[in-house]
Amino acid sequence: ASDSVSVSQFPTLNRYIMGKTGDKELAILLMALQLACKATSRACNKAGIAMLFGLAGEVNSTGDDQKKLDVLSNEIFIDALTNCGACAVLVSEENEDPIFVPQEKAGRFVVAFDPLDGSSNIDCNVSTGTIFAVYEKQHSGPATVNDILRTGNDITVAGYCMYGAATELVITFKGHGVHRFTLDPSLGEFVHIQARVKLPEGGGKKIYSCNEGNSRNWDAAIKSIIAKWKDSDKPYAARYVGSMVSDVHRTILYGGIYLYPADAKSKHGKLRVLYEGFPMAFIMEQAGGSASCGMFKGKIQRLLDIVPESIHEKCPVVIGCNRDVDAVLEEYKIQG
Ligand code: AHM
Ligand code: MG
Repeated sequence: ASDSVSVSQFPTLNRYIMGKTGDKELAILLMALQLACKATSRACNKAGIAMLFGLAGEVNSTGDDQKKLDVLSNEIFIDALTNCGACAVLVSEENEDPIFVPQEKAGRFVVAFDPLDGSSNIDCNVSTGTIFAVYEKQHSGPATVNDILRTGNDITVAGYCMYGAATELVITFKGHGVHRFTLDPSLGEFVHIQARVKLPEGGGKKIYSCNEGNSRNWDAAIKSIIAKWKDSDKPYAARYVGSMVSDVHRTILYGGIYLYPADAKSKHGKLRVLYEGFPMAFIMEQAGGSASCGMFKGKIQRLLDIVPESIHEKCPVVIGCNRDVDAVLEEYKIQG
C-alpha cells in the first residue's frame, strides 16, 4: 500500500527546512549535511562489497585506530561542509585541530560532528551513526576556535543520523521540537515520518543502557541506582548496542535511560562534549527528557551548561526520561 501513497503526503526534509526558515544560508548548510548523511549511508550499505571494512592505518584525535569507513565518512562531511559556503569552522572527532574554511568559501555557521560514531560496531554490520551540532557565529570577523567553545544552550540545530535497518535522520531545528525523517532509498530523499517526537509519558519502558563492564570503577551512586533498578519488583531491562546514536534513539522512542558516567579511571567519562554530549543532550531536552552529567568536578551539572575549554573535551553523560535521570540525581543526594 505504501508504494501507492503520494509523496506529497510525506514532506521531504528539504521541504521541511524551507518551510521552517527564511535563512537561505542555514537551509544550504542543512542540505549539505543531509547529502553527507546519504553518502555515508551508501558507504555503510556497500562496505562489505567495496572492501571498506577494517583499519585505515591511522589514529584519530583521541588516539583510537581509524577505520576505513571512519576516514571516508569524515572526508564526505568535510567536503560537503567546506564547499557549501555556509560554514566558518568545523570540528570533527577525526581531526585533532579545528578546520577553518577558506575565507572565500566561509559562511556564518560553525559545525561540530562525529562523522561515524560507534566505531566498534562498523565491521560487524551493527548500526552506527553521525552526530552533529550547528552554531551561529556571533560576529562578522574571521572565525576563531572560541566560536565553537560555547555552552550547548547556544546550539541552533542538533541532529543525528542512524545507519540502521533503515537510515533515519533526527533533527531539532531552532527549538521547533524533534523531527524524524527516514531515507527512502528509491527516492533518495529523507521523508518526514514523525513531528514533535516526545519521550513516552511517565518515562516509558524501564530500560537502563550503559557499559556495565565498567561497573567496578563507578562511584557509589551509579552502582547503587543500577542495583536498585535490577532488584526492584519489576526489574529494569538492560539494553546496550554500544553505538550512542542507537542507544539514545531507543531511549527517546521507548523511554528509560542511557548513561556513560565518570568513573575512577575516566574522571570525565568517555564521550566528547561538542559532538556527542551536547547534540544528544539538546535533542533529549527538546524531546521532553533530561540531560545531566551526574556528578562532575564535584557538583551535579546540567549537561548543556558546560563550557568546554578545548574541542575534544569529554564529559559524563546521563540522559533519558525525567523519571530515571531524576533517580540518578536523587541517589547522589542519598549517597552524600
Ligand atoms: P567512538 O566515537 O570511538 O565510536 O566512541 C563512542 C561510542 C559511543 O557510540 C558509545 O556509546 C560508546 O562509545 C561505547 O563505548 P564502550 O565501548 O566503552 O561501551
Ligand atoms: Mg564518537
